[in-house]
Amino acid sequence: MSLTPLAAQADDGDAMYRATLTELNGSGGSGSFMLTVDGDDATVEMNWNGLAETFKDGPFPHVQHIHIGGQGKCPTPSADKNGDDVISTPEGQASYGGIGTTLSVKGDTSAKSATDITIAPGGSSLDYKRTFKLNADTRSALKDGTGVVVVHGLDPSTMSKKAQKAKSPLVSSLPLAATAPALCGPISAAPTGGADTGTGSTSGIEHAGLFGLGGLLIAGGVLAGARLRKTAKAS
Ligand SMILES: [Cu+2]
Repeated sequence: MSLTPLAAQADDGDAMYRATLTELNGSGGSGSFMLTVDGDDATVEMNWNGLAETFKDGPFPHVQHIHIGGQGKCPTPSADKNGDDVISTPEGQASYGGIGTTLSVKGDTSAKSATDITIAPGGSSLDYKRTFKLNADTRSALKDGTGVVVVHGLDPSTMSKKAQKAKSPLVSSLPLAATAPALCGPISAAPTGGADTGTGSTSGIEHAGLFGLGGLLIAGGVLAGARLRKTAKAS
């Protein structure tokens, strides 16, 4: 039918992704993640709870990232190579890859800020929404299904004695607990429009909305054009 070309056009470059966050290293936490791509921008909405609450009398920092370039999976217990009963961030890397995007609460979202705990969310739970420019590497990982959300920061009391004393392999000034992964979720593409209701009617309404918006844009363009011509005549 005639709406098909329009639908194809509207979907170009835009996409929606989801992940369910489940515990790693017995953190006891859980959560959910949604990412919407709109042109160059990504909007991430995520929430989680049940993670370590305090660290040295302050909120426990939980650095969080979209990992890319691995197998698009969360590690299994066999990833613990040194036998301290904790899968450290590097030990999990074969499964989830390196860092593509830092899901900070403010400022930089690149891999450079991966361990900057001053812009990481803190405390036992998070209700997060942020829009930022999506970098090309993360974008292509999302497309090929190798993006994985990882939230870091373990409650030391849930770790083995050996692991409690260990330093972070990423930041030597921090304990292993601070950077070890606590939540993990492989990201998969979610169908946009109408997916939630499972009926065709929703997408029909969306198309009507697009038509409406297009109409407004055309009207705006015509008005702007008229004004330009007027200005040109006046000068
Ligand atoms: Cu990470």
